[in-house]
Amino acid sequence: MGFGKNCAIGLPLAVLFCNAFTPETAISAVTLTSAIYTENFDGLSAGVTFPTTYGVVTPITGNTGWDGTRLAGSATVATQFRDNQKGASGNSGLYAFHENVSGERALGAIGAVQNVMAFGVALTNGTGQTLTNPTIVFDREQWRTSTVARKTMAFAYGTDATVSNYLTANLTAHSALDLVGINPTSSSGGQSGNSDAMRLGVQDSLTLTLLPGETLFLRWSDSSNAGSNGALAIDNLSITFSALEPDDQTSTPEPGFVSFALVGLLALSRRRRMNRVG
Ligand SMILES: [Ca+2]
Ligand SMILES: [Ca+2]
Repeated sequence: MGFGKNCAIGLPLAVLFCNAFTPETAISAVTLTSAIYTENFDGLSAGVTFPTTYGVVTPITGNTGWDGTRLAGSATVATQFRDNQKGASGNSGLYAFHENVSGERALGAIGAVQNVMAFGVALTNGTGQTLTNPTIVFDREQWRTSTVARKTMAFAYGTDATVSNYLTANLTAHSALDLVGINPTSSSGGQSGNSDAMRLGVQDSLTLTLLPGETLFLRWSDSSNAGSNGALAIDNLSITFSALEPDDQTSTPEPGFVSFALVGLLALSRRRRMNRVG
């Protein structure tokens, strides 16, 4: 159990009070050692419990740096991170979706009135370089169809190092990286999210600067729709930053600029000589 940000440390009674009313926020983060991060989610394993208390950050086993939480919902019992083969289960929660018992996995959610869920990743810049403007590429996989409404998981991001719970923080929305499902169908049912019909490539770039030691937070949050809720997942993720060496961050003239400046100085010197002659 961690201390709340506003708790007084050193006063036993105050510590007890704060621990009793502050949800645990144990964010796990990936430390980037290069300008490229990839994740195929095939190491996901079921069994993590998400308590009914809203906003408790829970690391998702099998994927370092990835967390999940329960944003809202009417359920009175905890929900678990579970396997979901071919979208057979329509119960709300976070899931490792897959075709077969072993092997390939994707990270996804089914949001409903019982459990509205979010998942995300924290990436800490450990490269020693300044990282900028990441291009984010992934597959949106749909493992259950929805009825009535098209299913969407909203994407948001932030780089505020003071965020204690990025899964519930007021990050910046960027809809081009939302997970957007197919049109609703007349009945809900499990699908193969790896099939061409259920998989969609998504790509876009963010405009940001991530200094050494700073953390980038990415979050996808679900909601509850009218009718049966669909299941959306993310897979085959790659994030590619532009990297600036520390020396590159001071303005070093390009060779072309140096040549241009030399030509200008020579012309000025020649004109002064001609003026003196004339
Ligand atoms: Ca996968
Ligand atoms: Ca997949």
